[in-house]
Amino acid sequence: MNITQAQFVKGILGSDPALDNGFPQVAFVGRSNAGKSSLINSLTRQKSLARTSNTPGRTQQINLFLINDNCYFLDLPGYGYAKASKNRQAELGGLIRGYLFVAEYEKQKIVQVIDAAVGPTELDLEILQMLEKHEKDIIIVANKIDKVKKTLQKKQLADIQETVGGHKVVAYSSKENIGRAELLHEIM
Ligand SMILES: Nc1nc2c(ncn2[C@@H]2O[C@H](COP(=O)(O)OP(=O)(O)O)[C@@H](O)[C@H]2O)c(=O)[nH]1
Ligand SMILES: [Mg+2]
Repeated sequence: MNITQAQFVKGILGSDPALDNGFPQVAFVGRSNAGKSSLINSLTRQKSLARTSNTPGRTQQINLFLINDNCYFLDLPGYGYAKASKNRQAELGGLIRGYLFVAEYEKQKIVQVIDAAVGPTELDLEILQMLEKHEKDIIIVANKIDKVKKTLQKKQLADIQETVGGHKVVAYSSKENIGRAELLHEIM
């Protein structure tokens, strides 16, 4: 399915009444700077719907977007931003966990965004394990595939696939819109 309409609804802190209307939800999670906001912009073909930044750790709340008037995208704060204060990290961690592991939504998909050039980090794998434990519907996006040399892409993707197990892995470039149709097919 394609995206014909996308709009920012509001920033939320964990659960929110807006989420209780039964609309399907697609939540984008990943390390700070993995490219979650860029990915949402690429999928919706809007340059600055989700704010992107060269400075990691900028998303301080869950940004809620309404897609085609019948579905939500959620841009979650990035995890693992080392420069944030301990308090701030705990607070953001609570926000992420509150949405992912406390609230329960029937129609929910989780897109875990990793940096294709870096591969899944320890923290990515820890979060993935928690998502699995909660039996989430998980899709892995290997973003920034444009940063991996063409000749190495196949091997890098195979390595990522092996590390994350049986989950669907979609190679993506938010910069070059590579993987867009495939990912849309998976999530909508
Ligand atoms: N080369 C390349 N850079 C990207 C891609 N996606 C995001 N970036 C860059 O990575 C940085 C972080 O992106 P952002 O979307 O703000 O990450 P977030 O913190 O996960 O939301 C920005 O400088 C983006 O321009 C991609 O597919 N390819
Ligand atoms: Mg962001």
